[in-house]
Amino acid sequence: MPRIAVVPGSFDPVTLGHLDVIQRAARIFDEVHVVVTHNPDKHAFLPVPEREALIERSIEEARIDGATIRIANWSMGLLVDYCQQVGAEVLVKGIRSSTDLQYETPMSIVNRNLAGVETIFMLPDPENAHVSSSLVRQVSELGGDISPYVPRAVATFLQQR
Ligand code: COD
Repeated sequence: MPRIAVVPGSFDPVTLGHLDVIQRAARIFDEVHVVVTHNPDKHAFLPVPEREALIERSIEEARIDGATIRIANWSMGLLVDYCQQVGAEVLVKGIRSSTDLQYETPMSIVNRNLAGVETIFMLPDPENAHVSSSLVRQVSELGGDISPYVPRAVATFLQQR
């Protein structure tokens, strides 16, 4: 049986911090599903299909070895329903700060109670620990250089936008 993990997020847009977590998950699991979900607490910047396309290009660019990587989106309900649908037993999330941990801890317990899906928390590479999609959006909208924070495909896309 392949070991399948889901790396969920808004990925609005995907950053080098996200890519680091995806890369590291790919070294541990046979199959990694990068799943774009709708976060009702956040105002959307890019449409979901554009986010998926940027993830795909960024993963190609990074030449990630190891796992088969699939990109999907999920807005039909609980994230654990997606996990059950594809046979994933693990969610992988990045924890940059105590705020991330506070936000993620109750969700991880509820997801385990709902469906037996475990959550693995990964600490970011210190180089990317300060990177977030909201920072990228802000710098981009104010005309700054986002290339230190995002894959090349994202920098090119946002510069042309
Ligand atoms: N380094 C490492 N990790 C990072 C970095 C970085 N620089 N930046 C972001 N991350 C991590 C985040 O901590 C998060 O784990 C993930 O990457 C995605 O981040 P975002 O910002 O793209 O996405 P969020 O935070 O908007 O996504 C939140 C989820 C959609 C993952 C969350 O809301 C969720 O799990 N929803 C499921 C809904 C559900 O089923 N609820 C019911 C059960 S509680």
